[in-house]
Amino acid sequence: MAMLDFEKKYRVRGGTLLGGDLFDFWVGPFYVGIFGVLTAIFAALGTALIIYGASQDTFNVWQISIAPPDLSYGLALAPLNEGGLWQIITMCALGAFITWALRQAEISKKLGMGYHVPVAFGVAILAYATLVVFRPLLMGAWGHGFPYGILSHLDWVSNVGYQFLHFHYNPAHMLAVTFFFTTTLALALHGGLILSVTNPKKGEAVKTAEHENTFFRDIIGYSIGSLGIHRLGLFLALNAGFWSAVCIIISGPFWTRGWPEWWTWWLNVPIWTWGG
Ligand code: UQ1
Repeated sequence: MAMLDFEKKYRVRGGTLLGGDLFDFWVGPFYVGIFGVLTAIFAALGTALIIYGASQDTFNVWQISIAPPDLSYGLALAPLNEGGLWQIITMCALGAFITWALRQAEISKKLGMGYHVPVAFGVAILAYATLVVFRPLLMGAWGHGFPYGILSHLDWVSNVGYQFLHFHYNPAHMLAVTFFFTTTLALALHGGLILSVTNPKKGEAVKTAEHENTFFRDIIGYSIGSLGIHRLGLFLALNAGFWSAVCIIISGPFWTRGWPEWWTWWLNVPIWTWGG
């Protein structure tokens, strides 16, 4: 199999980002690496702490919630049972996410590939860090982070939304939602197009990129191309995450009133009063 030749060439030591030969080996299909070990440690510790936190309260999966400290603790460390657990779990989560991104970067480097995957993953990490680190820092209390629980985090989103009366009037939220929907549209078109061309009925020939291009030229007069659609997909998805982070970081630190009120600038544009 071609894959085996490929692996012989690339499954060799060297080209790590950190630690030289330390952990530079595979276990079964998995590359280990120093970042693999670190991810496993952070993830195991974080998970154990969530289970410990639950054991103090409930093991009902819907009701488990690890809450951040009360606002009165500000940016200080809190006792374990009063939000300290949330603070350590947050550090474990960020540690696991960041070392996972570095593991992606290390594998990309060993393979001589681009760093698109770790950069994309980094935008998701940025969105999470915005919620539990950057915004709480700007607001002056870790208590502004969201609780780690299935229902409790939904309540948090709802409550923060209503604090701004109607979150859908947040212009960055509008952009984020639009990018999320456009991402699904692009992926549905792309997935549908590729399957329709490369997965024909039994006995029929697989078609090529020319058919893909022609389909879109015939229907809308334009084809973005087989490389271009992936550039567009990455652009749309990264923007969805980025504007999500923007929409929440501006809510509180930079705008404290209801979001509908933000739009008064539009009503105050002088074109409405010109000539009279
Ligand atoms: C497209 O034009 C294209 O190029 C051939 C693809 O590549 C395989 C696609 O997957 C899609 C969805 C399109 C259509 C997209 C636009 C923006 C015209």
